[in-house]
Amino acid sequence: MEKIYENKEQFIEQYRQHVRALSGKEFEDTSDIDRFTALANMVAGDARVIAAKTDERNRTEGKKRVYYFSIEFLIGRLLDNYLLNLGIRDLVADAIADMGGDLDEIERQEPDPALGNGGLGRLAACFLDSMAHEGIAGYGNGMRYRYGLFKQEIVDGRQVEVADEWLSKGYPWEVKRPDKAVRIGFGGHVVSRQEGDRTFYSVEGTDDVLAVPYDIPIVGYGGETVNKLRCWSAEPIDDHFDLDAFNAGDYTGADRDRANAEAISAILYPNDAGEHGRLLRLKQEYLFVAAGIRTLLDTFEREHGKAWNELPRYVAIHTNDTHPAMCGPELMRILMDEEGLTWDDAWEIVTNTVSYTNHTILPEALEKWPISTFSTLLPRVYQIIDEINRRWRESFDMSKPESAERLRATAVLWDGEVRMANLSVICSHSVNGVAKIHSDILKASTLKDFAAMRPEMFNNKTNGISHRRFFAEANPTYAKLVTEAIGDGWLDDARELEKLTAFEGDPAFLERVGASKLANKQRLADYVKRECGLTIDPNTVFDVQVKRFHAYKRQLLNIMKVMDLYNRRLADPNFKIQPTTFIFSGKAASSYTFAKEVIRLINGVAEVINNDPRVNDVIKVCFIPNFRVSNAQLIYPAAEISEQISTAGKEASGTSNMKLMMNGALTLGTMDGANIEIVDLAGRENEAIFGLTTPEVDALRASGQYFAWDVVNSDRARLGRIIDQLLDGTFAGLSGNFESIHHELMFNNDYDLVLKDFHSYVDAWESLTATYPDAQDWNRRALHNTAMSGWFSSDRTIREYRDEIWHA
Ligand code: H2P
Repeated sequence: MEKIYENKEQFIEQYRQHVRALSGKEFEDTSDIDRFTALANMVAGDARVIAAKTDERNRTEGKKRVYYFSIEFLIGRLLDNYLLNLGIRDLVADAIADMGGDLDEIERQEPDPALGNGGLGRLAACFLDSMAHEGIAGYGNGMRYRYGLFKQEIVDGRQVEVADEWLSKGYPWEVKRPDKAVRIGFGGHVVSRQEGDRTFYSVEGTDDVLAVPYDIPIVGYGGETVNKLRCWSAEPIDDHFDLDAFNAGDYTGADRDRANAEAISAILYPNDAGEHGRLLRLKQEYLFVAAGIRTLLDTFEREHGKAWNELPRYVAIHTNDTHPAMCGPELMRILMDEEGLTWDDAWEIVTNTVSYTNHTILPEALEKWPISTFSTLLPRVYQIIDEINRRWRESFDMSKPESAERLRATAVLWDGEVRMANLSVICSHSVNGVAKIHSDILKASTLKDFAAMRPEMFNNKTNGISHRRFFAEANPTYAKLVTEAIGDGWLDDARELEKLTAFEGDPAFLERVGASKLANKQRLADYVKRECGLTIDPNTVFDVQVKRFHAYKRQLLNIMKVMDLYNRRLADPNFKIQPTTFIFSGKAASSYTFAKEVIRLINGVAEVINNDPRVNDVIKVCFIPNFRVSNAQLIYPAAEISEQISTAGKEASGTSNMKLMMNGALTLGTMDGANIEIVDLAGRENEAIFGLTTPEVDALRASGQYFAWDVVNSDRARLGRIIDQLLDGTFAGLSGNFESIHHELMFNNDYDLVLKDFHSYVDAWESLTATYPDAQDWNRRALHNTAMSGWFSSDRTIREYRDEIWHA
């Protein structure tokens, strides 16, 4: 790796200059935020120099470019990651210490933008890291939300959403590129014009906004490749400001156009419960798709002229979930309406360029838009979708008995709605799921008709994580130990972690694994004390469930286990519990009442248990507010048990399971998502598996023989008591009882089978924690999990996408 700075002295000199140029002060007189801004500016500048070289190289080598379209990129803080990737982290830390500063403190000034909901957005960010590491010319194309999702605060146990002003202190990584702005039209009406035997279409009378890009450099490990993430922001077109209105005192009215345009990129929508049908969301989707397609075509044209039939050879467009589903129709529109290609030629190009990843089988998450809304907002794109749908229908031989049902399942337009998942499949040459079981379920049920018709386009790409961010950077004590043992080649190639298996029989090494875990637990305990005022004991087991709140993820099952342990201990003070701290973190979509009630229940239970001296030496419950990439990096390394307890068949993959495994936590989980691959890699004996399997869940549901009341009545003593406690005031101190949870379990017949899996879950937890006192064996299993986790590096995932989908 070429060094950017020869030595500390050279770095210090340049850094001082940067600080002076930005703040007009000497380093010693600046605040940490000034120091951060200057350092990030400087690193971003260095990165852009490498980016220019990368671009030059890509051009001369005629590399295929991959555009990853995603409405979410949960990138986290970048400074530490970039210093590591550029190979200068230690040098910079030392130098700043010599200057009397503290790199950690400086890094904590960086905003942690909430530009994603959870796993999907974080996956996209890990992919950017890995594409740069693998030397792929890969670009993120997304949205720059002014407020992101929301900042979560907990008030009386309840989640309260507040705007996240992540841009208020400036964001030194981004560069605004007004010269690359794209005009985007909404509404209007389609007009046609005849040229010979061809009809050309265009849209008149549109309401336009400007999509303005902000570029963020993406630094690959090794410092050879710097790619970029382009995020689009909406602005009004031009002279929007109404001076007359302003002078007449109508300040809001004077700037109305700006407010209307900027609303499009103001917030990120939560990805579940009741947000569909929102016009702004549809505008967001079109804005980042249309602007992204426009710029990638400009780049192509600069390099290859108008040889559009070569597009699939030089460009891959990957659509992350259904939000960018308009990539296909928008590309059709430009190729036909602006470049004059025929439908057939354009279609050939589109379907060979576009590919699609599905992330969920939950029907409510497969986007659908009312045709009336869609066709009014985007008349020409709709017309193209209508034609795609018509041709699709025509391709069916209706004399075959299966055709009617297949058409019903695969049509794009149905029941007055545009079905974005079907559109995504039809416009693509490849469809993948994100873990083996998920890809199988897609083929066997969710998209089974497509799979029957076009089996060759379906494939699996099991998710991955950036092991550099979530292990090397998040867990420096453990990473150091690993590097001492096997060298630092694992940073480049995570498969090398497997060499750690040689140390599984080495008691001294295992003791150091344990010591590093303890240090990480202490670090998290300090954070919890600072953030929540709660004291947690690093000598207890740290049992962790951190992820978006959703019924199928069953945070409810976890807290019911805690209630059960509490009840049994009160009933019998000799009931043995391995002292444990139960740690939860995650956001619930603002409109998702049930998920928010589960958060309230967890905090209600925490309030009681943490203040009850009869139990709080063996159980503590800790809800860490505002889960985000930066505090996740403190939580994963401290975890000993990884709770992955979704109803089997529902979690497409999960990625916290991988992050926790890599950091040496043992999985307590169902056979769901990538838990299955975890078990395959590390061995079932090194995890704790419980609960119904997917076929058992399906069979039980199909039988119609599941009755929540029966399950509860068969165990009045434990389950019955918990159910009663939802209503009897036991945990109501902060803000009342939990009627809606009670109702969901008992009157909606427990759709997620929480009660059904309850006993096998609690038993599995008890057996697992009973093995905790044998520290050496526990540490051995932890080490084994780390050793076998290298396969989950997103470098591996990206190589599979590269070789099998993008052919880049
Ligand atoms: C989703 C799925 C996860 C998957 C992730 C990335 C939508 O993330 O549910 O199972 O691992 O995409 O593919 P999440 O639930 O965390 O929002």
